[in-house]
Amino acid sequence: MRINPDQINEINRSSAEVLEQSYSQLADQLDRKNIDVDKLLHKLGDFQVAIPSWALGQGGTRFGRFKLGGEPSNLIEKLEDIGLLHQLTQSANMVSLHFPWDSVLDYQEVKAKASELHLKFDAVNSNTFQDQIGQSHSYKFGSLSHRDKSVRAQAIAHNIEVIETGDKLGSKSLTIWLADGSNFPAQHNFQQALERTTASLEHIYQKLPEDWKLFIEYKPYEPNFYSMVIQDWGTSFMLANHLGDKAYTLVDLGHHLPNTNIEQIVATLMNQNKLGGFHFNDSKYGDDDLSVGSIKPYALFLIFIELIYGIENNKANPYPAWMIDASHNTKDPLEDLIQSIEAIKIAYAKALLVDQKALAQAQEENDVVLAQELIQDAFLTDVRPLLQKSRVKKGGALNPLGMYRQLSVRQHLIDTRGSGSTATGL
Ligand SMILES: [Mn+2]
Repeated sequence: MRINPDQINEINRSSAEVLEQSYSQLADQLDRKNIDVDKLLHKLGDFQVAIPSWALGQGGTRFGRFKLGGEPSNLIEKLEDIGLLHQLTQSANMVSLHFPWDSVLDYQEVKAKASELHLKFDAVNSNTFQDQIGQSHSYKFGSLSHRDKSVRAQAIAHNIEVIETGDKLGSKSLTIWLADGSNFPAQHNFQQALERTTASLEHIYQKLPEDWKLFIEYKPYEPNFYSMVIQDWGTSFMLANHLGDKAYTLVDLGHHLPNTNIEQIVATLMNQNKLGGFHFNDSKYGDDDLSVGSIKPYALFLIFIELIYGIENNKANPYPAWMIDASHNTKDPLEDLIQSIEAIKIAYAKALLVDQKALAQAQEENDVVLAQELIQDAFLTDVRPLLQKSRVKKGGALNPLGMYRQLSVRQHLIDTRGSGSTATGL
């Protein structure tokens, strides 16, 4: 399904007057603070976040998965869904694939479809946390860290195959989230598991094309509940440093224990030029994979302040690869992704409003109160008219969620794909 651009413009027109009013009010307010509004609009318009191919079906838990209807049942349909998201939001022009879930026979067809929808391929993701049909060795007791050399060899070969597939599609990075770990004390020799993992990563790194990056994701627990081989940013950072210039740490917001100061982790990694990838979601208790900004929007804003500072000041740190990594157990995934994209851009826009010069001055003078006032003034500004304006300028929807509902997109997808179609993934 594609939405006719005329239809988008027509629906936008019905709210154009309201937008002009709220926008000019906000623009005046920002003008008075000497904020360059045009520059803000450009930055917001340029911001793009990758959508993972596994986020387009109904999410589930280990207890079950409820039916949604109209889910994309193949990679082409997944691209079409992301194309829809991009049409509405103008902020989702990248897709992150996952193998073997997204394996197909004809990658030329996939490439052609993506270019028709103005989509690019971001990081490719390997999967050694599940056994696949026909696989010789099981990952039950690990993959890259496994005691048995032949299991490690199989996991290494899979990662290399993912790089080769990504290369065919124009992807430039591989994300490894290693699920290896142990469920019970004494199950693992920690040091040996780490050494085997390091050696396995070296093999994969050697096969990385010159212009590629390797992102190493970390997570404190789950699926293993006693220990994870790459449990935290320090372990990931150590491995990335060991491997070389093309290896980076990937921060996933949900992969921290409650109340971890993620903004400080971001600052530390960017200071060391090692923050490569960034996965958005939100959480209340653990890796809940809730919609971005639904629980802790202020924490997200604080993280964005550090990201923006790093982008401006740590020039040797690559521009981070943004991706939404959330699940949607009871929501329409496309609606959830629209909400998440909006929340990310709201946090980004608010962080851009922070008067960096005044903040540096307040910090210099130990004016704790003023420093807090400066960031809270930005946080409490309603930036939504800016987002709307930048979207409409690019041909997107003034109100993406409203338009999605007004056009009955899900019903249309159910009518064409059926109520029983299921997306691959978790
Ligand atoms: Mn992730």
